Amino acid sequence: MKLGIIGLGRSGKTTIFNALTRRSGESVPAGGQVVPALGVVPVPDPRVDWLTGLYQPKKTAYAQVTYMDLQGMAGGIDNKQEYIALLLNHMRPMDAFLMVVRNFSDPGMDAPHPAKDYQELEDEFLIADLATIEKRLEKLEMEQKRGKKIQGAERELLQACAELLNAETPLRTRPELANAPELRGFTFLSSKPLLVIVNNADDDETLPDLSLGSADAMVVRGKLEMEMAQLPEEEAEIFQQDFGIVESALDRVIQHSFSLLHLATFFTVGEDEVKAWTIPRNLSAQESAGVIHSDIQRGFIRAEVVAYEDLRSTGDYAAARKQGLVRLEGKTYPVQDGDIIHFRFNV
Ligand SMILES: Nc1nc2c(ncn2[C@@H]2O[C@H](COP(=O)(O)OP(=O)(O)OP(=O)(O)O)[C@@H](O)[C@H]2O)c(=O)[nH]1
Ligand SMILES: [Mg+2]
Repeated sequence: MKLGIIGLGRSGKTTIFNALTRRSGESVPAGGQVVPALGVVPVPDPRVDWLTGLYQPKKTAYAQVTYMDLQGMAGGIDNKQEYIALLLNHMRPMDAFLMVVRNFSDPGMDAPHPAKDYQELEDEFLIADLATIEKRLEKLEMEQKRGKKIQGAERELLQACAELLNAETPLRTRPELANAPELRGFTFLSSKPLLVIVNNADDDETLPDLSLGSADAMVVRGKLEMEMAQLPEEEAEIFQQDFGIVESALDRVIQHSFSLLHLATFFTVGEDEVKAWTIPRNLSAQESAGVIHSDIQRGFIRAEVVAYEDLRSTGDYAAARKQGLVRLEGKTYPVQDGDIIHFRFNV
């Protein structure tokens, strides 16, 4: 699962990317990167921590998200159209976006105006999606003129999307429309989940009013977080005390970005490994087995399932079983977030 970090030039994208991936800042060139940098980050999950305490495994594996530090959008570039087109191509394969907006003063830049910056970027999404739709509608029209019959509801669905976009409404407000099977081939930018990261100055923790509508927002003090992320643990604690920081915002950003993706997590447990697996919500037990290994999917017999909350409240597996909370489920059982599963299979 990939999240693209986007924003205007010098909004602090690379700073926040470095903080999230706990990377040192030195190696990153200023002025954006030509080749976008990738960083894989474990998703903090107290359930995995608790299971690790219970099983004392040799290895623990958290769910992961991948962040990509993309170049800045617009801001005094000569051939803006071409640049944006190139950037949009990097953005299309992303599953969701973190949009960084500047809310700190920077010498040589205007005073910060986060609400305006957010709107400017959102407008780029709307314009790009409208252009995609208009091109497709024109093509359909031409085909119809040449006598080809238009199949299905594609045209009506596209027109409904265009109507929303013309009213300056991002497609993410209507996921059932943007994700209709007839529109599967399109990668609309305004339909992807969006988390706005307001990048505040070091001494400011307030979230400005952005009039967001369909996106979520969080405040992060990017520079502070990056500096803190690069310190050894002990020093980071002193740093936190000095700045009166109760907790780092990074864990919340990572958890929030993961939840944007509408995924579910199930766990496998044992003495060797406690591991979080990531699946689309309600994936069947048999398909979920395939995430671990195709053999387990092929030879699937049953899934032995206990909900995390049930294991937690009973204390351990034997107790949960005694109380009848360990269930045997078949192939089509929709796996729930927090299920702990032992797959029985035969190959
Ligand atoms: N005061 C303050 N400065 C910051 C903060 N975040 C970033 N900066 C500074 O702003 C400048 C730009 O930061 P970058 O992280 O490179 O911004 P960017 O969005 O990656 O910039 P481009 O890749 O060039 O578009 C740097 O000088 C940072 O040190 C912050 O939270 N507070
Ligand atoms: Mg950068």
